[in-house]
Amino acid sequence: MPKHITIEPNDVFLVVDVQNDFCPGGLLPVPRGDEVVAPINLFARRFEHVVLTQDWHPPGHRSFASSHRGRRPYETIQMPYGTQTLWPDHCIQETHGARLRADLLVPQAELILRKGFRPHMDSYSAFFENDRKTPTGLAGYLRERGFNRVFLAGLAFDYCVRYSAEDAQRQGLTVAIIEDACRAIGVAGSMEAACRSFAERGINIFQASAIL
Ligand code: VGL
Ligand code: ZN
Repeated sequence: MPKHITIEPNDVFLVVDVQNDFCPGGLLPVPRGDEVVAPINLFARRFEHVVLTQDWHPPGHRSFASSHRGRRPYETIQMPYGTQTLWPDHCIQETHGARLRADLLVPQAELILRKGFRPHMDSYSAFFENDRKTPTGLAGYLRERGFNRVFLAGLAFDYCVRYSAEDAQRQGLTVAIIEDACRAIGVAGSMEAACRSFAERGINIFQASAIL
């Protein structure tokens, strides 16, 4: 992709997990996570098509440290599907923390995709759960709707935005991450790992100002 790009009618804006629990005061706060709301609101106005994602866990979800005796948040464990970081309880279905931020104003959003609802498996990506095999249905939705380019923003840059972007690219979609409309959690080199992966895969990172 060139340095500057123009939004086209067939582009979709994927807004990842802009929820109370990922903002300061929430249960899994992303530092300055609340700062993504204003740029996302502005940027979204330029899209005909917007999809929102919502992390949506049942109580006692296996990604919660509290579900594993003697384990603490941010440790990793082996799950049947691979290594899993353990999190504080967060985004529990129907709680205030799981709600999308009340100041997220994207009235035209046409789909809210919930993920992480299977009790025994986490789902960072909006496309596949953490076993990397179980689809959420989003790829089919985007394909059927004829969207071929995805712009991503939201929380967290180094987890759900990262894995969603990588899977979008694997699905054959053209991907652009709007960096200044994301914030990162930053545990155990996650930020460096995300940046390295984007560079290796040729996933394009833009500032909102570079999108004309
Ligand atoms: C996320 C950790 C756990 C995210 C969700 O939205 O990035 N991170 N659940
Ligand atoms: Zn989660």
